[in-house]
Amino acid sequence: MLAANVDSVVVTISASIPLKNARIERLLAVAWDSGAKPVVAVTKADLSDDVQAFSADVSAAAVGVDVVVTSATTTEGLDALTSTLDGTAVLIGPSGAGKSTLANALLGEDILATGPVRSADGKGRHTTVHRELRPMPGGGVLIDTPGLRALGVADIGAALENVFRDIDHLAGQCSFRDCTHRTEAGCAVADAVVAGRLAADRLERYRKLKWESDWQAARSNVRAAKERKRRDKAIARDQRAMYRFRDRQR
Ligand SMILES: Nc1nc2c(ncn2[C@@H]2O[C@H](COP(=O)(O)OP(=O)(O)OP(=O)(O)O)[C@@H](O)[C@H]2O)c(=O)[nH]1
Ligand SMILES: [Mg+2]
Ligand SMILES: [Zn+2]
Repeated sequence: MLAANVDSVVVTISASIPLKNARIERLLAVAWDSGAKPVVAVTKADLSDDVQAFSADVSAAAVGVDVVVTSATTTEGLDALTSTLDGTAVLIGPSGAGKSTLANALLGEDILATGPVRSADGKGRHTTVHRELRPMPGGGVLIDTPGLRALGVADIGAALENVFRDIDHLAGQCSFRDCTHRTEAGCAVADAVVAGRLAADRLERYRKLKWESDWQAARSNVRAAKERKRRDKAIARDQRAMYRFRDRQR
């Protein structure tokens, strides 16, 4: 889904609209799945009443990932963000999150088009329509992308272990290796929920993403099996034709 050969993925989340944990988790799943290092940029810090609280909520959903608070308007956090990037970095996030504005700020030049957001809900209008690649002043390359619409996930089993490493770590402590974390005895995940160390809704979102990922994996397996069968048939047909030809030569 993401450009190949990317070193960093900057997941942009606007501080000016209410946080959606599921959105961050999905974006991070896509980021981890690309093999690049994710970093979260909270954007539009200047528009938030309590950006510290917002950023703490973001961190809770972005376990093990650096969260940098930025504002293109005040330039807050731009240097900190730049220092986390290396090589080729790509900006992803919903339309209106401020990716192009942030990119311009990082590039030190207003070269990428930006557009207003709807006042009702802060959603953007898909201003950026093509991927844009620009060299950064301090080295490396920055890629601006169109805002992601509904974000389905592909087969991203491995990436989910990164996104939900807190749950993955707990799961390693369950009594049963194939624990489903529902009703089993000695379930460290369920225990953590009861003890308030893991939010029940985060576990639910993990289940949902895992289900989607497994379903996509199964679907592509079915597709691969069909493809194999078709190829095998074609080979068998060619072989029969070849034998017929050889038999006629005799
Ligand atoms: N106050 C404030 N506004 C910002 C900031 N960053 C972006 N904006 C505004 O947010 C709106 C959307 O910014 P864009 O950069 O176009 O958003 P985008 O993520 O590139 O959107 P798409 O290209 O549609 O995906 C614009 O009106 C920007 O001026 C910021 O740091 N502070
Ligand atoms: Mg844009
Ligand atoms: Zn368990």
